Amino acid sequence: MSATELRDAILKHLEYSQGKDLAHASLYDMRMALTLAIRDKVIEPWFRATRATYAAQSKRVYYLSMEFLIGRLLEDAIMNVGLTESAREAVLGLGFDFEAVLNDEPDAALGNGGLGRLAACFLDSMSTLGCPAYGYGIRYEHGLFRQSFGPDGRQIETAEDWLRQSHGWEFERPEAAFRIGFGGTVAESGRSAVWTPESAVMAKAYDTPIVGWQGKWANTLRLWGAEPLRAFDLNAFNKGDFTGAAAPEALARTISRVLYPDDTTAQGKELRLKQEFFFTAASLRDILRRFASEHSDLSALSSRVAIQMNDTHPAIAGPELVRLLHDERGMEFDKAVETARACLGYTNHTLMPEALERWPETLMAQVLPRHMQIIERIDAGHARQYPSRTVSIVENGEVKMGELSFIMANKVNGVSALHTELVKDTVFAELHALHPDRIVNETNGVTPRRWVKGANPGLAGLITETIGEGWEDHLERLVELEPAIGDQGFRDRFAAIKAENKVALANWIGTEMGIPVNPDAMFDVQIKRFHEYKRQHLNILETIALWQEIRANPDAGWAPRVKIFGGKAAPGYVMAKEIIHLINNVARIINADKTTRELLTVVYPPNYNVTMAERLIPASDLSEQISTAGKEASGTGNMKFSLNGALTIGTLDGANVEIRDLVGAENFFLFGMTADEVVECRKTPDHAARAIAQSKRLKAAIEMIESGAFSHGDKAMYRGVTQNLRTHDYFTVCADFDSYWDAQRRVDRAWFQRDDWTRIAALNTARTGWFSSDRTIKGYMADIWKVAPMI
Ligand code: BZD
Repeated sequence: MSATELRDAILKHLEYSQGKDLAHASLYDMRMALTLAIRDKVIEPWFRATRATYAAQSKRVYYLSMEFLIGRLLEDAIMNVGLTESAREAVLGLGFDFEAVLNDEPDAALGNGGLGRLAACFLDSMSTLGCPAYGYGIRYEHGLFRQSFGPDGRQIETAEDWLRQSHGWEFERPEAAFRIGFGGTVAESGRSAVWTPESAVMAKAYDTPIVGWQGKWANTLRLWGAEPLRAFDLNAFNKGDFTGAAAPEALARTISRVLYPDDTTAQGKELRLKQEFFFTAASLRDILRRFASEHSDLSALSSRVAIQMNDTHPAIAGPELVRLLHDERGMEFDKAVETARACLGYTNHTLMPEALERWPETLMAQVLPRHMQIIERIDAGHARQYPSRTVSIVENGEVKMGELSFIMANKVNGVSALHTELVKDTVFAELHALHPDRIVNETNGVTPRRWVKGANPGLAGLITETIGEGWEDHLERLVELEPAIGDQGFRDRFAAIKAENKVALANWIGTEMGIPVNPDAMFDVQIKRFHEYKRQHLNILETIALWQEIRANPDAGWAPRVKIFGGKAAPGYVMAKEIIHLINNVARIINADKTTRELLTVVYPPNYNVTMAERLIPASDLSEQISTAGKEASGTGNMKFSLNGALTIGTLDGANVEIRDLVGAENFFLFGMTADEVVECRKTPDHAARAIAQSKRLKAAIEMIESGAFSHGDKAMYRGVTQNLRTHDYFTVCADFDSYWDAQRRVDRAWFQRDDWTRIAALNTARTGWFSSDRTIKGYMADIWKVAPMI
């Protein structure tokens, strides 16, 4: 499509879809018209893919995820259909700034962090690879909250409103709607049971086409919105029960209203369970409907259907599928369990006990009475089959969704090599012994279309010039860059691209935050959700110590640094919010110190999201991956940084291990205890006190916080953080501090060998092509889903 043709298509949509002529078109009108013109281009591969899948009666993949952190779609879609240049020219020709039009799109934050972003990268890769697939999730009215900082530096959460303007990508499907019930009673009926829910809502489908690289294939992201059942309303109303009549409407409205940022309250819990059942049940009904339109023999279900549960959030899929097969379609119970298991896969994303979902049995029985019975029957069946087992799904009055998912899945996967081994050895040790072939590893990946080509066009251009076209969907080809890294000319270009990205970021920080940053300084970046295990407080403690040392010894050859933080804390996570507050106040004090101004700046732009990540990552020199070993399942930001030529300072945790193996130990700033050593360390009750006593820098940094230096003299302000460090320090910040400090000084020394730094940065890019999510999805397709690509 030429720029002129696209221009005509945009004008047509301006006129007929937006009802505007060019002279009166707003930025929003232009963005919508461009979106619709591009969407038109996506329809053709979308239909083609659907027809080809039907024609081949291919097995389909159903990726069930509570979260899809897709961010903006327009730029990505334009790139995938190969219209970037035409679109730029057409929009410019119509008198609009192309970047401004792209920036007008809301960032769809229908996820919290890595888990949701992984689902979005997987959608991209499944479409790129021609894997017939549907993403199923919830169309939250409000995605992850918007973060701002109060004048005192505390996090403030406000509702995010991505649907305020009409959503240009989606198609509403009123015909694809299912009634989803809750509560009520179960009556025995012969060998099965009849569940009569007490209340119900409608799940209505909204479809977004997801086009793959070069527009060869497109899949569907189907998100469910909750709506009230009108007929039910009227009945209650006519009986004079007005409150009762309003109840389903209220329930319906709350179910798809907000994405859960945490689940710390009991009331919140019930809603979350309902959300989980709501989207899982609607998706399963849709899957069975589609299957029934092509096949009649339900025992063949697993040859046509692969359902992936993204964490335990859709774990109710096991019992619900059994219920649909047994209660509603008459399949014998054990066969229904076998059939369901043959369809289901489960991805584990965490080992942390507090993050493993458990539901009170009473709550489960109240919200999903029939499912509770089925879960008990599955549990009993498993116990009969494995009499030696001691774990069970229902224990101490709780339903353990991890165990349920494991038992109901034919494959269980971890998300990095280390994590998968820990899954085998810890959370699921006993189940693994009973089912030794069930756990497999699928190391995470990221889409190179968005995270290299889209986010870093300069680097993408250099890659294409050096190794030719076609690396975008064969990222392993980045190794072909390696010979060029020996050339001074290549290294200079590589360095110049990084420098340009840094100038752009410095300008943005200047405009957005009013903080001048030196683009020649090292950009040292930690962006991720705030959590104690991710240890942003280790980073800020080192920052305080560094500031003190620079003040004491200004001429000791410090590498000038800009420390950049980004990320949100769950609104109920008090400690994480205190760390955010501390970082903002440390930034305030350090940035005001004229004596260290040239050497150290701390910036923390609010409301970190996918779009901000696209801006920060290509401009980063140093990637902070400093979690307590054994706690970060994989990480995916770590991969994005490496691909974009940042060096990593990190622990042996998650996929850091694999990054280090690939880029070479000599090109990675390793520090800290191993996962085993952390476990050992915790056995010494006063490990933190000992570490503080041994480290004068750590001691001084903690004391400085306690002196009120960052809290207008208020000595108690950060007691939550400092007391925890001094006493409990479960995440071993203190024990790892000196090792981290030393690694940072190695970073300083490396920074002064600038050409060598650039060489290592380029090696990071050249050697991390393996982290393409295409490789990950190929793994899932071969090992778990048993689906062949259609292109
Ligand atoms: O999943 C993350 C892990 O912490 C990362 O290590 C890993 O790389 C990614 C992808 O595998 N987990 C999450 O992001 N988890 C959540 O966001 C979440 C959301 C709701 C409830 C519980 C966890």
